[in-house]
Order: sequence, then C-alpha cells, then structure tokens
Amino acid sequence: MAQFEATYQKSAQYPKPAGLVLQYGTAGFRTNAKQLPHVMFRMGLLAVLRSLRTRATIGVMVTASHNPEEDNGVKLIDPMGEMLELAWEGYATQLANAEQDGLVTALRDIIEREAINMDHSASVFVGRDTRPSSQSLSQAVQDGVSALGGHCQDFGLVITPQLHYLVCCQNTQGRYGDISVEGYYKKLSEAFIKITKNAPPRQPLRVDGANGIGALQLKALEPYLQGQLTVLLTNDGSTGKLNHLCGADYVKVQQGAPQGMEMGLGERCCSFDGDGDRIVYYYNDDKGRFHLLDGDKIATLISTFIKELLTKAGLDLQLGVVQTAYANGSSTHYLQDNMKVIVRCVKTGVKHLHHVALEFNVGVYFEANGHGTVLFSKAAEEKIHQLAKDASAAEERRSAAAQLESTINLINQTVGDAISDMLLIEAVLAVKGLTVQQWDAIYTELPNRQLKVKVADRRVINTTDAERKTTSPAGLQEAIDELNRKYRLARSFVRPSGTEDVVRVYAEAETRETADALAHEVSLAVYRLAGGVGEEPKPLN
Ligand code: 16G
Ligand code: MG
Repeated sequence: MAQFEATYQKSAQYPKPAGLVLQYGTAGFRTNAKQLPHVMFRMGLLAVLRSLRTRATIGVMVTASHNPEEDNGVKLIDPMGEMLELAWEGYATQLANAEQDGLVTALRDIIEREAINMDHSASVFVGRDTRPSSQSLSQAVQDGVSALGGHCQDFGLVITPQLHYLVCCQNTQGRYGDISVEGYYKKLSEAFIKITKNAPPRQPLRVDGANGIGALQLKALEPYLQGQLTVLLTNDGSTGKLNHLCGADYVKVQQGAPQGMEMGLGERCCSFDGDGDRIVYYYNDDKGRFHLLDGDKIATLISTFIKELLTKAGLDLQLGVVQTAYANGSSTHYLQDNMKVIVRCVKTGVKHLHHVALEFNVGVYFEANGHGTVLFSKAAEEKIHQLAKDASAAEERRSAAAQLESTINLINQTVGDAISDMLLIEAVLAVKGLTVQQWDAIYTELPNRQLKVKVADRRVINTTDAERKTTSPAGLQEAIDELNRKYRLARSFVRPSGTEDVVRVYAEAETRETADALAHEVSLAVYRLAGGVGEEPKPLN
C-alpha cells in the first residue's frame, strides 16, 4: 500500500537510535528528549491506528509532567478522555522499539491483530507542554499522523487534562462541552461562579505554576472568573526553569514551600505540576510551621461537600472514595468512621483508581501526591438533573441539586486536573466558609515517612492486597508485621517502584520518632531479605 511506502520514507527523518529500548509505562514514554523524535513519529502512527480501530478521535499529549526540563514524553488519550487501553500499551512499546526495517511489519501486525480497516479516515488531537523540546516533538507526532493519512488538529500549549477534555468533547459531539480551549474556560468558570455566587469575598489564592503550562492556562482563564477568585501567580514561567525548585512534586517531596513563594501567615497556597494534572495545597501556621494538604485532604474536603449536598437533596446515591496504600491512615479512618463513606484501596497508578471509582454513583479518587478527580455515573447525573428542574420538589432539595449540577460541570471527569480541582476546592472553602487551617483540622495526619532502598533486582518483591502486603521474598512480610506490632498506630508496607529502580518504603505511626524508626527498620528488613546493594540504611535521627 502506498501509505506504507510513504510512512517508511518519512520515518527515515526520525531515525531510531540503535539498540534503544523504551517502554510505554503508566505515564506513557518518558526519557531525555533527545531520545524521543522517533517515538513521537511512531506514536503519531499508532494514534491513527487507534483512531481507526475506535472510529473516534484520539489524543496525543507531548509532556514529561514533573520530570526535569530536559526530559520529555508522550501519552495517548482514548475516546472518552481515558488513558490508553492496556493492550495498546503493548503495541506502543512494540512500535517504538521496531528497527527502521521492521517498522512496516510492526504496523501491519497491529492492523491485522486488531482487524483495522485502513479505508476510513482517522482523527488525532495533539497538545504539548512548555518544554523547549516540545514543539519539534509535537511536529514529529503530526508528521506521523499525516504519513499514515490521518487528520491532525494541533491545540498547541495545553495542560494534559485540557487535551483529555477536548478529546471527550469531540467524541461526544460537544455534549461534554465546547470543543475548544475557550469552551473549557467557559464551562469551568461559569460553574465556579454559580456555586460561589452567594459566598462572601475571599482572600486571594497564591499559586505556584511550576514555571509550566499550568501557569499560562490559569492566567488565560482568570478573566473568565470575573473577580470571584483572585490568584497571585508565582513561578509563571517568565524567568524560572520548569519544575526547578517548584511545582507540586517538589513541594510534596520536600514538605516545604517552592522557591519564590511568599507565604504570609495562614495564606492559602497551592502548587501545580509541570503539565497541570496534579495539585497540592499548603500554608504556614502562626509559628511559621509549614503544613501540606495533599490528595488525602483534598479527597476528604470534596467528598464531605458532595455528601452533604446529596443528603440535602435527599438523593440516595452511593458515594465512594478510592485511595492507595499511601493514603494516611487518619484520612481512611475519618472517611469510614466519621463520614460513613465506602473507602476502597487499590494499587498505585491513576488508571487503577479511575477504574474502581467508576463502580460508584459518585466516585472520588485521589492519590496522596495530588492527582485525582470525581466521577459521576450517568444514572447519578440523570437523577441530579431531574431533581434540579423538578418544580414540585422542596426548595432546599432543588437548590442542593442545582449546586450538584454546577459541581459536576466544574469537575473535569476525564482525568485529574489541577485547575479544575483548584476551582472546586476554592468553591468548597468559599461555600462552607472554611479557612485553610480549618480544612487542615478536619483530621490530624499520622506522622509518616517514605524511604527508598536500592536492591539488586526489585522484581524479587511481589505484593498483594493493593500493595499492602508482600508475598515474596520469604520472610519479609513476617518481619514487617512484627515491626508494625512494635509501635502504636503503626502501619508500613513496601513495593517496587514503577518509575525508578528502587523499592519504596512507607511507614506511619503515632509520633514522628516512631514513624521514622519504623521506616528505618522496615528499610533494613528489605535490605537484608530482598538483596540490598550499597550501604545499609542508616537510622534517620
Ligand atoms: C506514575 C503514576 C502515578 C503514580 C506514580 C508512582 C499515572 C498517570 N502516573 O507517575 O499515578 O503515583 O507513577 O510512582 O498513573 P512509583 O511507582 O515510582 O512510586
Ligand atoms: Mg503531571
């Protein structure tokens, strides 16, 4: 076929470095930008095949999120704005690693296995972050799409969740929202204004934009908020380097403020990550101590708000919260015991959380690192809409349903979205009249510590029960159980990282000292029983 000949010719412009092997992981492909042009071209090809297979528009986002500026990456977005289907992650890896001479064979193989009809037309949406390498890499994606005869629409600089939104809008013929970045601003800002219209004026919010695309997009959206929220933006990309000493990941890991953030006592501050799909909040108390409000605190705030509205509306809809093993034990207890909501624990990785959240009428999911959103089932949305327009219902019930309607519109249900999450948090704080300190005080976190242990081969560690227990190597779980019994309110677990060549250790306990001691002792157990390399882990204090 002529298409294949053209593809083969064009691909020579994007040669694959000999011997380079990359894998499509939870975050797509991610590595130094210099190694990626051929991967981008080929993901353009794959997006065409995926589009033909699903008969829908597919998204391709060029970003490496919170990684250093020199890195880049690429992720495909499925028709409803979900992450790429698992089987296709395998095809992505296959295609990216094929040598030039095997490229057409690799393409034909996917076409055959998926019974793809090449006569239809394909449609691909492309977006990118602000990295210096992103523009040319995005061009490589677009060249790949064109080479296979697909139609490409370039949305330029967008946060990852905006591209998810745009793909979903396109494939629902605009029912999810207008198919434009402006449509996104309008949908979110109108919902925000509706929810907060009767709330008293608020102090401004300080936002760390990680020197990335989130800053640019927030700046563009702000006028649409019509003064209902004032943001003071730092790390807006005008001078600093992307993710350098700033951004959500930096703040979460360092447990400290990003560079450039002037935090007045008690002021609300938040940080986005480099592609705008994660957010954390924080403030300094009157003793100048730094307090982080991570994904667990966000999930609690949002689920409390929605649960209260459901109760007021008298709607019998089941609300569930999905967490990972990293969720602080206090958050899980608070949700289960005080709020009486169902809590589920799943393996690390956004797609696992998203998947389980779909089981509820209203599924709230957040990773402790600040990635999360809320999913409303079709049936739930339908009931809420019915009630909101039911003139015979009591005023209180109807107005709660109207607030829920706006909440649905404010949330980007396709994926975690720093801007949408920020607006929702701000709306909840405004409506409930809560300060950031009051929000923080909803429950008190157990002191916790995360450590890494280097081992010869991290695959010797296998886990079960949503990564909360190990099944190998022999004796490790027994050792961890015994250590957990030593301290009050103690819990710890270990798991091999999916993104780094290390074993991760998490421990929490009643006090800072015991949490640190437990984390250290568990690290030692991993080191001794799972083939630790280098120096033995040292006590923290
Ligand atoms: C990836 C995941 C993130 C997870 C992290 C864990 C997505 C989009 N991203 O970044 O959800 O928290 O990996 O990293 O799923 P780790 O396995 O190294 O601890
Ligand atoms: Mg990100």
